[in-house]
Amino acid sequence: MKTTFTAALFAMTASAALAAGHGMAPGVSAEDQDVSGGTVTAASVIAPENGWLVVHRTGEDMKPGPVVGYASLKKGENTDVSAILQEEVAAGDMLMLMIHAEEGGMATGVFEYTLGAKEDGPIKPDGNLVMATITAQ
Ligand SMILES: [Cu+2]
Repeated sequence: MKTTFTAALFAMTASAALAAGHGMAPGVSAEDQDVSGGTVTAASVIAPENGWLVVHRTGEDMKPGPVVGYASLKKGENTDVSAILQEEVAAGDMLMLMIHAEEGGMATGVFEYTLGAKEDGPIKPDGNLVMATITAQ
């Protein structure tokens, strides 16, 4: 037990040091949650640039579907990022919280993305979307 604990602690410390020393890796951290209050919240989002946290519907296929909310992100670490849901999301529905950029489009600071558009599109730092999928409780 002691060895396991020490190893876990070391891993945590190492990743924290890596994050501090080399610029934090983009990521979204969010848990399954009750969204009956009309919002969805990501506990933490690390954004490489100012942009948007976009809430897509998704399903078992894990493909991003229609956008049902968004919130602005600042470059760096954002905590407790909440987006107001634009339509009702029922318990059991799956949502994908994805980092989008503030690039392209006509205006800065205005969310211009619609599904499949280039304006304010998703970031893909290593060719992959940066997102977390949750299930509404
Ligand atoms: Cu997206």
